[in-house]
Amino acid sequence: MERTFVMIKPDGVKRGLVGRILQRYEQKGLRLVKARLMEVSRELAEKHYGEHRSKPFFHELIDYITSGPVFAMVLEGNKAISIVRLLNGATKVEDALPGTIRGDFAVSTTENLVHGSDSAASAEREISLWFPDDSTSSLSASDCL
Ligand code: 3AN
Repeated sequence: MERTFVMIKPDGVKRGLVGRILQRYEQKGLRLVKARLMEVSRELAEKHYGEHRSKPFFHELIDYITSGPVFAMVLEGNKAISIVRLLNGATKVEDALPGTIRGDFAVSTTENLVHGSDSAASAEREISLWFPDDSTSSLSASDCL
């Protein structure tokens, strides 16, 4: 079993797509284990996207991700990391195929609706960054069962 960090970005929340996007992950068989609707501080955004600090789109990316609430979650399942990225679709909007979340719903490379960890190391880092203290800052589905 693998766990991955997934985020529905501000455009997804604003456009009312949380339910439809989550359904795609769930219908594939991934299980929601943590979720939190939250505002993102610049500090958290800059830590999350630290590897892109030198890129020309970095400031635009930070402005965008802090522009409204995001739906942060942890999904679990067999090969969860690569399956989420497959369902999300390619990063560049012009490469995101129909049938993927980005391919079906996004028309911008910056505002591309979703994030999914790109490796086991990223998943571990991002889960602890976004869900630092399970007992107080997140709702854990397994706690409710
Ligand atoms: P992914 O989110 O598919 O893993 P990354 O990690 O390469 O892609 O990029 C992180 C985010 O940075 C993307 N989701 C997108 O919002 C933004 N981004 C990446 N490349 C570009 C680009 N060439 N122009 C504008 N924004 C970009």
